[in-house]
Amino acid sequence: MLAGVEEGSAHPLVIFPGTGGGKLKERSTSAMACQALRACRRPGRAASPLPSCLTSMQLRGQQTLGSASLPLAQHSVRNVQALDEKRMMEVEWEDGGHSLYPFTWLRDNCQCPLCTLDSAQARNLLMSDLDIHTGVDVVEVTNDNKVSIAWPDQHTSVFDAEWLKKRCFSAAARQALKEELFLNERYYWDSKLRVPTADYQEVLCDDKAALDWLLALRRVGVVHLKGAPAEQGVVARLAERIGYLRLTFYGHTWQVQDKHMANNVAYTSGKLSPHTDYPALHFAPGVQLLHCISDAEEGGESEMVDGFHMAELLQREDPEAFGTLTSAHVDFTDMGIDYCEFMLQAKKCIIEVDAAGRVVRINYNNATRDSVLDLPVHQVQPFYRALRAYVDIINRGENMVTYKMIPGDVLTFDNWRLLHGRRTYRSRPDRSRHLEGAYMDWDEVMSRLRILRSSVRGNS
Ligand code: OGA
Ligand code: NM2
Ligand code: ZN
Ligand code: ZN
Repeated sequence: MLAGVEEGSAHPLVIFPGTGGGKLKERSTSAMACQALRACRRPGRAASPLPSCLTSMQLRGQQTLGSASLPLAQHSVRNVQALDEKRMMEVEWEDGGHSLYPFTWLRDNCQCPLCTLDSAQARNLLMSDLDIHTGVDVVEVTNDNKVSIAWPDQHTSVFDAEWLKKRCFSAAARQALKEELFLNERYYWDSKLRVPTADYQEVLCDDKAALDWLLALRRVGVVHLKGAPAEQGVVARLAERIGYLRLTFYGHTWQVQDKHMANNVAYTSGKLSPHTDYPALHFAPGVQLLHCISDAEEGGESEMVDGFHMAELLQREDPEAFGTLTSAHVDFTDMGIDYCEFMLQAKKCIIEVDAAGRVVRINYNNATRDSVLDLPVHQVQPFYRALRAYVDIINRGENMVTYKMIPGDVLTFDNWRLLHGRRTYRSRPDRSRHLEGAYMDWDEVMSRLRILRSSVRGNS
């Protein structure tokens, strides 16, 4: 059995066992690759709540329920009644549970062919035609265990029990559905992470392998693909497997090489300190693919840090600095000529949080941080102090994973979460170091993940 990244599994990783910087064997056949795709538990030991390789990680997320998957059990309706005072319908389920559904919401979501365009699974009903104060005439359970509602305007709606159950408004049900749709649970890590690994050919050909790849990408933030050909076109092929790639001013895909008159510090042989790509775009690319075509003779190792985990450490160690980096809008800039001429400006908080204060994005590239700094003068020094505190945590050896890519490796990672860097390098005399990169966005990746999940579920 392939113990990979399974939905709701306690073992979220796909790895080559024992690859903590050790030597990796090339595995080309699919059987070998399958064998290599194992969760990182030690043989003969009972499954622990988290894989052994994740001992240093903490589980973070918005969900309280153990499993990301909703139960597939059939739910049947015992009874329904209209609560006219509250303008809600109450469903009593066979298991004794109750759910409330507002009349307005039910009318708005009528599934009949007049109200819903079936071929698009989209609402046909116009907001201007919705009576947001509607009552109901009759609610009843049909013979085939559906819920039927007769509306005062002669319209009738019929709702499937399972459809209603999934859309229950209770906090627990909404939380479960949110997790099912967005998979916001994250595994936080540090230098002890054994980076999830999968086989390039396998993720192209096998849906389960592709699903495992994307699940680990979502939850851990980084997956190494191994065994790709050492030639251009690999990142485009991977993007095609998912949907489409994200065009930027650096092109559909871009070549990371030491270039004359480089239009970006990445296109030199110098060190790149841990950064996220493209904070100069207000909507930074969500996912990055970096394929090694030719490695350096010396140096050029990749460095990776879990930016969300580091933000959490900062919040704990230095709440004032965390407050500054989550509130100060920093200018980023990028100008030059590549795919075409560009002159970008953006304002971002280096640590971006949502309305509930949860970290949702890291925006930081020291190279493109603008000299324009839109802060009152007395806030300038506190800003530098805060940024330095965050960078010092990022640069701690205990937090950083270092890895030297070899030709055929593809690093795939969450560019909203990870900071990545590269050490200075010297190319081979006959062949300069060459990576090909591409961006994707999370919407497209999550879309493919949901499709793969339903097809893998359906086939098993
Ligand atoms: C980049 C980058 C990493 C590397 O091009 O933005 O981070 O190893 N490159 O060259
Ligand atoms: N490259 C690698 O923020 C950045 O400038 C990231 C982008 C040049 C496409 C580098
Ligand atoms: Zn209708
Ligand atoms: Zn980069």
